[in-house]
Amino acid sequence: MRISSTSLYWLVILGYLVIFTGCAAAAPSREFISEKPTKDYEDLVVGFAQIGAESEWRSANTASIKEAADQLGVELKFSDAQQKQENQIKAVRSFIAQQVDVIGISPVVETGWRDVFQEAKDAAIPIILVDRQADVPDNFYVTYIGSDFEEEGRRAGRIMVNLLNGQGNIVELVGTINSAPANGRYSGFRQITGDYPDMKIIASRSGDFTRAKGKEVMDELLKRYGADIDAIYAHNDDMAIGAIKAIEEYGLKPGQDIKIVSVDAARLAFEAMIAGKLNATVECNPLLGPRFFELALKVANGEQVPKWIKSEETVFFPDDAAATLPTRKY
Ligand code: GZL
Repeated sequence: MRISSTSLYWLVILGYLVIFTGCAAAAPSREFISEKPTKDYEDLVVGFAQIGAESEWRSANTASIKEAADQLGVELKFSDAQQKQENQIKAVRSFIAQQVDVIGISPVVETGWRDVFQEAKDAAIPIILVDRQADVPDNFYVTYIGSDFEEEGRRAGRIMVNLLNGQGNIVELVGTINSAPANGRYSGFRQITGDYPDMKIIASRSGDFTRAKGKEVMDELLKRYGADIDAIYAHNDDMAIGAIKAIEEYGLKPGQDIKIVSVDAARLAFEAMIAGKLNATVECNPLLGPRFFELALKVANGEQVPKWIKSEETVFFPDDAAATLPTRKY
């Protein structure tokens, strides 16, 4: 049986139509493709495992996080670990059980986090490190928002070299042992002072970032070394203020008989510089709340974010302390 060219043409057209309409019918229309709905701040539930309230810096950091959550309408589950790692681990487990969207944490120390971070990973809950890093594989957390502690230590070292003209005995008040800021500030400082053989760190003791412990340790160091101490490098302002009290009780003039360089640039450091009792403070910015929630929302919506959001920081000296203090937010 011969098929005319016209019939063949219409058979081909018909074939295309059958194939096309069949495929179209099989494919779900866009509204049926299941896409995870994009969250907004009001839909976001975030757990934050804070370290404690050990310093002015930490109080400012907590305030920044709570105020930002409040302003953005984020549901924030907040825990204060009283500087105990086991309490932070419990808090993370509680956030996992509550199936929060994102977990933020400022790890009190660098180590001991793999198991609980693995549990969060298994529960598909992303972790954001805020303020302090943890010693875990890169794929255990999404991003770190915080400072370069080694650079803070280098900045303190350069200031100390100038204050002592490259020679003198230094005592160091270290932050919380095994914490990222203490480790970074410890090594950064030595990267600079190590080039000056006549600058000797004659003692390095932990004041755990608190004013009380800073004074207690400085009392002991003054009993042991007395006027042989030319300068103090304090890993935060709170310990520096404690040391200032100890120096005055010992009968020496802080900022003059014993030079002092600290870190944080909190209000109490500006007040001490204005009083001539502190020689410099290296800024470490605690106001991380807004950026933290901006990142948390992106992460909850599956967006890519940088691995490290580094804080922009500077250094302050007595000459500009009085003019700067009114502008400070913490
Ligand atoms: C630094 C922060 C430190 C501050 C201290 O980012 O973790 O902890 O320097 C605070 O004041 O206690």
